[in-house]
Amino acid sequence: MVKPAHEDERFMAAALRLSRRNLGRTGTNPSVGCVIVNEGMIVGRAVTASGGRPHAETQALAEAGEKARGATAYVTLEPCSHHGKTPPCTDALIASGVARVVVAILDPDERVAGRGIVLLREAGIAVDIGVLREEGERALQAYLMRQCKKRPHVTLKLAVSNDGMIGRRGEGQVRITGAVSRAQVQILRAETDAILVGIGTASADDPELTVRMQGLEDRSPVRIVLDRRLELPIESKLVRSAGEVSLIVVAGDAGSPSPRMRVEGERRADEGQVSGVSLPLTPTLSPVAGRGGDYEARRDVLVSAGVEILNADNIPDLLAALASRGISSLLVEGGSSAARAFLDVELVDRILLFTGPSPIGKGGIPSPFQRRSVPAGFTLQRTARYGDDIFEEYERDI
Ligand code: AOF
Ligand code: ZN
Repeated sequence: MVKPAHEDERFMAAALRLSRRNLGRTGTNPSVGCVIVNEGMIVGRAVTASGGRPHAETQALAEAGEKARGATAYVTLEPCSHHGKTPPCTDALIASGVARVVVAILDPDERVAGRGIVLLREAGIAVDIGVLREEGERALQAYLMRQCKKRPHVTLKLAVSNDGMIGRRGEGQVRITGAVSRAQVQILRAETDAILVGIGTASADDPELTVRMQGLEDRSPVRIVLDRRLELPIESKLVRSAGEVSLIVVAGDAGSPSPRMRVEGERRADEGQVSGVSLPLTPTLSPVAGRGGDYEARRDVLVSAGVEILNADNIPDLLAALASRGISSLLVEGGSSAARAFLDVELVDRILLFTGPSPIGKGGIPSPFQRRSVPAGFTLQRTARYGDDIFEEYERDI
């Protein structure tokens, strides 16, 4: 029986919704959704497991059992055909007796890359490709970016006061946005592989950059600090928690976010907070081994605290290094120098702009841009009200 197209779209939409569930949780593996449908009834559903395995299809087939026979499997990504850490999903689909497989997008992983489709067809299974392709590309955009461009998908997040400021000079974290926006940021962090700030933000705000929302506590991303001179204070929350949640400090020239803004020997006060997360104000912490402390000594102290030091000469090299260790999505959370560094080299794919209702006024640290001055080349995709805040999502053109 030929199924109406809208039915395919409905079930693929369900698979896509399911796939979102484990975003940021599947390591180097994409979070894939799979729904098995027999005579209009969902008989199995699954998302790639936490840690990346088992894959979605094998779990959904296990749930469907005998009901998979003659059924249609909706999968957001082409089923894998390789013997990796688990046997190929194509084998499991063929063995289950499904009659048809519907796929949103092909898998660019060179071990798969169309072979999954060929194997299914050779086994007599009908395969349709491209159902909700655009939505599939969006859901898997971070994975596709790493596979195809060998870099993570980069999101720049800014919380800006209604007078265009991201913080106040000399103060730590200043409340700019409300509770709903802050909750959104927690969810965003949970869905992201890595989160990055500059040393100015790290030392002025003393953020922890972990996920602190009930139920999502185990989903903290890898934390990254641009810190060319290794000034990150040993007593900072970031370093103190390095044993539990990975912390990478970027030395080398990539760790110096915006050379034109840097004054030798001066802390980058322009890097106020943009995290929008409200914590008690903390005094500026002193750098490891004192301000004039020697670089090697500071490096040794950080390494023995469990911090990884990564040398990269520029932002593209940094992104390539992150991709090669399996990081598919990166959230740039502050401050203005880090934001500018990524914008300058045109390596921002998406901007999430939270605008609070109140001004910061005197002593404010200007945001690199605000609502009406978003850099050229970005298009507004979505807008929402979160309490008193205005949220906007922009995507880079092409
Ligand atoms: C699927 N279903 O749910 C996912 C797939 O390291 P391995 O052996 O787990 O293989 C990782 C690759 O498997 C990954 O690069 C991508 O090609 C595919 N992911 N495939 O059939 C899934 N997550
Ligand atoms: Zn698989």
